[in-house]
Amino acid sequence: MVWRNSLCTAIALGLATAGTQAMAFESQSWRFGLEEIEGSVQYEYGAKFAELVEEKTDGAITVELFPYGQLGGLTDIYDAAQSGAIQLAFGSGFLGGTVPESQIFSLNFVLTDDEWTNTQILNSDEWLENEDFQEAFRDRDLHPIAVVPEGWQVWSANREIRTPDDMSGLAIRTMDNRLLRETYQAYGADPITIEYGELYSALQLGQAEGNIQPVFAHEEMAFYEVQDYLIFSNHAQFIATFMGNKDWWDGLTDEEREVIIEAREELVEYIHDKQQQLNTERLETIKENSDIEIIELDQEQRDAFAELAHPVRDTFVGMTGERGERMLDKLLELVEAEQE
Ligand code: 6CS
Repeated sequence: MVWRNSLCTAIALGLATAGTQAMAFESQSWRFGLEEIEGSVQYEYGAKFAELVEEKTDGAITVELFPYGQLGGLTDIYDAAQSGAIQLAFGSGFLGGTVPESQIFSLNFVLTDDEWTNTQILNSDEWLENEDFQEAFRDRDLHPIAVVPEGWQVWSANREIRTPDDMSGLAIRTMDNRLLRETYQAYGADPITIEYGELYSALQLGQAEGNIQPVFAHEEMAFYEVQDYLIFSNHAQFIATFMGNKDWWDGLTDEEREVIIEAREELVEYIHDKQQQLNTERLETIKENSDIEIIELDQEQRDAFAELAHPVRDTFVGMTGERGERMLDKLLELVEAEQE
């Protein structure tokens, strides 16, 4: 446990909170790698997490945020979390190469049409503590702590899209995971993978003709400036996993772990409200600053995409085997229970 050796060994007395009453905590700092820049949903999550941890440990434990770009590219963040160079990280679409089962969050038309319901499903004990979900990460030296939906994925393109035919041959950029590539191939597109930080110029130069992001990201990364249409299809939410290094997690004291669990629980509603606020406000900014055209798909149009996306569930199972199959069955069971 390399990080512990470098810790200041001062002991601070944590003030009373519900589960971590008058607890002594070793002074330490946790490094938290973000896949997004300052002002993003992940940054807001990290900032609030840091505040809660500091408060619950009376300042003994601090959390240092590393926004996107500071640790290199996206996979560099996951490598750092796996090696223990950082203790905490977010992982989303690009994590598919490291934790193939995490691509379950890239499946289209699987969760409900209600964001809050999905947030609750994904943060229920039945999902978070599910052995298959846990082991999928832990087998790769990571420990999943929470699941964070960041808003609906919204397509952008330089052409109108209402049907799969409209997507035919579109060089749409996806995050680096096979499941997303297969999904967009099923829609008839010609997906291309590009690092997040290189995407603006790829869109500008026409190397990529379409993009998939929650609204806040279309705005803060300025992608909307080089696209003509924003298409709301509610095909999936952008979902990230908040995770820790496995050995670090296992080496925490019960009290330290309790601090994280309390913070994670307090953050569920906080970040849901925050992402909705950011996504709503930033859509207004986009409308004010551009003449981008907004298209909203109706149910019939969505159904045409959903039908093509359905067989990709088998692709997920093919890629992840029995564990992936059990995870998908579990998720569908939780979704179905909410829809009854
Ligand atoms: O598209 C991407 O690569 C990135 N988009 C967001 C909204 N968060 C992180 C992710 O890697």
